[in-house]
This record gives sequence, structure tokens and C-alpha cells, in this order.
Amino acid sequence: MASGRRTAPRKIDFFVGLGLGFVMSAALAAHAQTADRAWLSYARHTAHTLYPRHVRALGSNAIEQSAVQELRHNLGDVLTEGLSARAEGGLGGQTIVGTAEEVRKAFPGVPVPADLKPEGYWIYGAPCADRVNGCGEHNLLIIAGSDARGALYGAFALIRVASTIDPGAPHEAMPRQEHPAMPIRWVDEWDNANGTIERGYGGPSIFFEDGHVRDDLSQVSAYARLLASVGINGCNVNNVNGAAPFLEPEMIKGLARIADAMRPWGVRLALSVDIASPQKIGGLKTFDPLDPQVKAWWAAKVNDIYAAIPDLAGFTVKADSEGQPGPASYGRSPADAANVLANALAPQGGVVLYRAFVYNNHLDYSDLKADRARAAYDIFHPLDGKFASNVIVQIKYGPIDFQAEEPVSPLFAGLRKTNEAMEVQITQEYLGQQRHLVYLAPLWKEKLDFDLRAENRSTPVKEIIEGKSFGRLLGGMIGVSCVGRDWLGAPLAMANLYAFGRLAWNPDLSAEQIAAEWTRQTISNDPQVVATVDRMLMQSWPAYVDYTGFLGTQTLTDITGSHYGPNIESSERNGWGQWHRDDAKGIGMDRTVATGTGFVGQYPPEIARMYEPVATNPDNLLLFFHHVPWTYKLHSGKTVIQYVYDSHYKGAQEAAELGAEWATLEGKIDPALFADESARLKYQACHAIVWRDAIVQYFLKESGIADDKGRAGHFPGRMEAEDARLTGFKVFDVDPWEDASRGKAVTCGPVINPSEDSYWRRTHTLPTASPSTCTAQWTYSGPGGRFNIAVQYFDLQGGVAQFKLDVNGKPITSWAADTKLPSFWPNGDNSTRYTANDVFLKPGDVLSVEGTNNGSDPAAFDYIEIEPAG
Ligand code: GCV
Repeated sequence: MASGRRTAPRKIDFFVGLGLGFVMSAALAAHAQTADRAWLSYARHTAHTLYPRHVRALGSNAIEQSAVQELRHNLGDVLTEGLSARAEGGLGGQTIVGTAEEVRKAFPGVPVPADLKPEGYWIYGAPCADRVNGCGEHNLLIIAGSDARGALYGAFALIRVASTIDPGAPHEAMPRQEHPAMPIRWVDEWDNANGTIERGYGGPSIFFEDGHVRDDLSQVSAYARLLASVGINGCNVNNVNGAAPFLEPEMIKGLARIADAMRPWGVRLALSVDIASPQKIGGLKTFDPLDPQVKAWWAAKVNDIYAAIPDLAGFTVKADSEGQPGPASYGRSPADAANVLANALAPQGGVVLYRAFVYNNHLDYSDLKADRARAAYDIFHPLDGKFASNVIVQIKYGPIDFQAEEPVSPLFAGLRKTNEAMEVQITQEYLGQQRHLVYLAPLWKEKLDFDLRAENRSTPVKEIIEGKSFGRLLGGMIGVSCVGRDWLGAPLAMANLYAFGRLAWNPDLSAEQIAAEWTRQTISNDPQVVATVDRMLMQSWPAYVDYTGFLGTQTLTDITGSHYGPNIESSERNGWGQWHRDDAKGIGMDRTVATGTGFVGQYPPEIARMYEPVATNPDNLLLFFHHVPWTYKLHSGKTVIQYVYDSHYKGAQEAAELGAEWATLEGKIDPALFADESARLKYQACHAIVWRDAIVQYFLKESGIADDKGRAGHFPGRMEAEDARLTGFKVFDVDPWEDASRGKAVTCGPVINPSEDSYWRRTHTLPTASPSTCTAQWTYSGPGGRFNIAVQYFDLQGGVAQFKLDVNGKPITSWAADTKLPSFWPNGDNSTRYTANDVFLKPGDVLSVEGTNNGSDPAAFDYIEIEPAG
């Protein structure tokens, strides 16, 4: 497949001036957000009718039929939603879908461009003589694709414009001719055959259950339709870990059904393969890639697969990484392994996506030169030019692992004779796991636009992966999506799936532009709604960075457990190499050439010159590259430790503001979506406080340096559970300590502690106690008035504890701890809060929290906090 830039978007004017009599207000969305329709919920759209209603395809292939079906579906939904008869009458004429070749044959007079690139499209409109009474804007509208997929993408582009035009505003023109910037535009799923999904947060697999492919694949078709609508052309359906069983003959039959379900939408199936398969399932004694029997095994296996799936897109490989076997076992290189697969796939047109995520996870923390960030470049740079032409090296955007903030991987500039793809994560493994709103397009854009200055010239990452910078024919973007039966598990997280597709199609689009497109199609076209949602989306990633990691330390989450809540020490003193090396004096990894690990030297000289001296290193990555004292002054003049305090208070505030902004949409959007997202944002604001307090109290203790603004370590209005008069509740040490206020909490049942040789680790069963009710009491001594009272508690799985809040023995409120949050012991993963609003208090009042344990949820809680109401 050829690569190359899109032709400069040429504007067409055939939408301009279209009668606004066709506009149907979509300010009030009529339907609840449903999983199966996501942003293709056409009934919600403004009905700018951009094409004549009689739609037909010139060819008979399934992809062109999908384009026709989609255009009719769009009009059908719009018409059913009450478009006026006059508008309907204005939709005469014909809309034609076909390949360029078919169009030339059927309409010799139509000037189909000769330079249509693969998967590109061109849209042509012949003006209508009697626009009002006859045929609307055109009596002939042609969507010509360079191939069938291009025609489908043209149809979706037309629908997208129809759906996103601002009602009442002058129409935006749309590009008449486009093609994708890069040929590889895949999503990767990390689904296991048993139906679970590694790092998936949207329910069980849509592809697999109980060890085989599901009987009902209707959601797979629905997914392929969503993917096609944003130009995604490949979907790898199985986990890169433990992939061997997917090459068993029975499984291949099932996989062929998945391929059938996706094919009408132009989405090709791809598979993760285990490099040890010849041994694991093939009965060979070896999986040495250079062994002739191994080569023959792969060639035969590939033939079997193509017999069942003739258009398989290719294989993805994770090898010599995190316990997955690889060529290193035989002293062979990634190129040796990749090329064996590539040679087997080449005759069938398949490709190999070989992941550069290869590193040693048993590094020595005491070795100041050891550095996981170096691994991909150290291993792959020497192999440049040794990979077959149908191999693409798949590189995570940063040198560590999908962190909220890390620099661009230097490997992008380190391979010039090798095809490259950038891997991003749509599923929010380290970024709030879809419980937090984090719109990722700005993060991806930062990486795509980063100019690595290879050969002292402009080489932005996007142009490298397009193949443009170094003249490569293949390249692309891979988005690890991990959708489940509830898609991404949160309606607004779908903006990330949408944004991934749009950026892989055109990385020059701005994050704001994509946010606006998505909002208009998914939520509402009302300008105030669009402006509010887009502002929220754009604020969400910076806010998340502010309340989690800082200045390039990475996320500071629990990296050996859930990857969700705060656990600062989990990154340190182990072999995983996600270190930030903090101590009483300072923090940061010295990765300089002069005194550190030398990682900086992997960048092209102009970039290395920026990162090497601490004085020119950008603040947001300072601690990724340098170890500095707590009192080191940033470019802003602020010390590092003061930045830690300020950014976390700011981040928690920003998270609270997301909820406040959403609240302004009440009555303007679908009520079910409004209520659902309101609850999510409320939770996010509370969890941002957990993050803030964990980071702030940990580094206050570590550095011993007070907060200039007096906030760190002081919580006016907070009453600790361990200071209460306790009946039944027992005080315990929370692990990690920073996840609870002052490190302690109380519990009404047994709790396990992950850092000891715990009950859980030994037995993998959870402790339960017979139900009991415990009480904690405080006497209020503040001023009288109306207050909001927040109870910070740990909502554990395996039971539903009950809580009650009383004042002077009078019930104020009660609630059930029934949210499903990660991990089985009380920590920052499951610390959450319930707030009783507008409670009258006077000095001497007795506040009481009652907890009743249930199953393995011990009704543990941390503190109550009293804040003025209103
Ligand atoms: C599929 C991270 C994740 C793993 C994932 C791995 C990878 O380490 O935590 O779940 O494994 O990346 O990208 O291979």
C-alpha cells in the first residue's frame, strides 16, 4: 500500500447556501445514549440534507453496499425524526457510490481525478436546476473512491459534515478530495479467549467467551461500522500476551467468522501471535526463528489461516517482553523473528507489526546507569535496515509505557530504513480507567506534532509514521482500544476512540476540532453545549496530570497492582524501571549523557541539546531527565516542592470544575446521559482529592519542606476516624500509607494488607466476618450553620457495606457501598466519598458514622469533612 500526504484539502462550495429550511433542531437530544450507536446516532443530527435521497452503488461488493446502507440509514433516521415534507421533496436526484473506475465507466463526462490515492475519495455534485421544487442542492452527487473502502469513507465524510454543521451558522465547506495520511490504521484489542480483556474497562469481550469465538457477533459488526466511520481499516482482536491458542484450527474457524462480520465495513482482521507457537501448539522441539522446521511451520500455518481468512491484515508480536517468549532465547534478534513471519505473510499481502516494547523487567535499582527508557532504542536501532519490507516496528509514544506525561520515544528518529507505527492507548490504563474523564487527543497530538529534528531537519513524529520523513512505504497508528460489551464503559470516553481514528486519518486535525465534531454527533449541535463539552474535554488531560504525577515523574499510580489509584513507592526499588528516585533531598531520574543513564543521547543532537542541560529542559519533563533538589527552581521561579503542592491543589480544583461545567447542561441534553456523567464527574472530583492528598502528604513528609500556602498537612474541617470515640471499629494502617489521611483509617471487619505475606496472596480468597455494626462519634466544636458533611470511606468488592450518618442520634442519611472499584484491600483505588448536603450543625452536636460490614467489604472509613454549604 502506498503512503503519502493527503492532497491539500480543497474546499468545495456545494454545501454553501443550502436552505436552512432543512435544519432540524437537535439541541434537545431525543434518545438516550445507547452503546450500539455511539456517535452514529443519526436521529440526533441536524438534518442538513447534503445528498439526494435515491442512493445506489455502481458495484455489488459488500463495502459499497455498506456505504449505500449508511447513507440511506442517515437520511432515514433524519426523515423519521420529522423533517418537513418540503425538505423531503427537495431530496430528489441521485446519490451514486462507486470506485473511480466504475464511475468513469458509468459517467464518462464526470472528471474523476487521476491522482486518487489508496483509500481516498472524491465527491462530485452536479447542481440542480430547480433546487426548491426539484432535487435540493444537486440532482447528481457522486462519491468516487479510489477503491471500495475509499467510497465508504467518502460516504461517512459526507454524513459527518451533514451532522456537524452548526444550525443557523454559515456552513463550513468540506474537503472534496481526501485520502488517509497513513496506510496502517488499526485498533488492537487485548481480549483473551475466556472473554476477559486485559486493561479493558467496558465489560466482557465482544469477540470471545469460554475459550471460543462468540456465536452472536452482531456487536462485532456494530464495532466495525464505528471503526469504518472514522477510517480505521484493521482490528487485531486478541491479546498480545498468551496468544498461542489463537492459532489452533478450531479457533481459526471462529476467527474467520469475526473477519466476515467486519469485512463489509472494510475492517481487516489481524492477530497477535506468540513467537513460541511452533513449540507450544505445533509440537516442535524449538521455536528458534532460524530453524528450517520453524520457518516451514509458520509458512504452513499462514497458508491455513489465509485459506479461512483470505484478507487477513497480518500479525502483531510481543516477544521478549514481560514474560512473553522471544528470539532472545536462541540468541536471535527481533529482526530474525519478524522476518520469518514476514516472509510467510508476504505472498498473501500480510504485514507484521513487531512491537518495540521489549525491555528487561528485572533491572537493578541500585545501578544508577540502569534505565528502562533506553531499552527500545538500544535493541532496535542497531537493527535498522534489517527488517523485511512488510514489517512495521510498532513503537509506544513514549519510552516507558503509556504514561500521562513522558517524552516522545527517541526510537522514532532512530529507525530510518524501517517502517514505523506509533502505538497509543485508547483504553485509559494509567489515565483513570474510564472512571475519570480524560480526553486523550491533546496528549496524542503533542506526540504527533513533536519535531525530532532527525538529520537536523524537520521530522515531526506524524511525518515519520506517515512514511514521509524517511521515504517508507508503510507506517501508521495503532490504538489499543480494549472495547467490551459496554464499549469503553463510559459515554464520554468514546471521544477517544473517535479521536484516534480521526488522527490516524489526518494527524494535522486539531484536538479541539475533533472534540467539536464528536460532541456534535454524539451529544448535541447546540452551540452552548458544544462549547461546554469541548472545553471540558480539552481541560481534562491537563487536570489529570495536575492531580496525579508531576514534572515528568510519570503517573505515580500503583504500577505493580491496579494502575489506578496513587501508590508512590510502587514505582521504586523493583525491577520494573518506572523509577523516579525520590528521597529527602530531591527527586528525578538523571538520564543525561554527562552524569546519568545516557538516555538523552538517543535523541537527535538538536533535541539532546535541549534535554541535556537542566537549564533548558522543559519543566513538564524535568524529572524524567534530571535529578534535582526539592528546592530547585523551575522556569516559573517556583521550587519543585511548591509546584507539587500547587499543581495538586489546582488539579483537584480543575476536576471539580468539570462537574460544575457539566451541571450547566441540565435540560439541554439527553437526561440519562446528563445524570450518568454527573455521577461520574462527582466521583472523579472526589478521587482527585484522594490523589491530591496522597501526593501532597507523601512529599511533605519526604522533603520536610512546608507548603508556602499552608495547605499541605492541614485540613480544616476534617475529623479523622481514628480520633473518634469508636465502638466496634478498629484502627488500622492503610497500605500505602499516603492513601489515607495521616495513614490511618478504621474498619468494622478484617482487612488484608498487600505488603505483608497476606491472606490474599496465600489463599486468593477474601476474609469475611459475621455481620456487625460499628460506630464512630465526634463532638462538633465549630461555629453553628449549614454544612456539607463528606464521609471518606473505602468501597471494597465482595460485599456491600452499609453506612449511616447521624447528628445527635437523628438519621441524616444512609447509603450502600456498592460501587465496583479496583483492589481488595482499603487503599487509594477504592477510597471514595459520600456527601450529605446542607446539614445544620451547632457546637456540642454529636456526629456519628455507623458502618455495617458485609461479605468481604468491612465498612472501613478514613475521615469526615465538614465544609460550609453553598
Ligand atoms: C498487554 C503494559 C500493560 C500490560 C500490557 C503491556 C503491553 O505493561 O500493563 O497489561 O500487556 O503494557 O503493552 O504489552
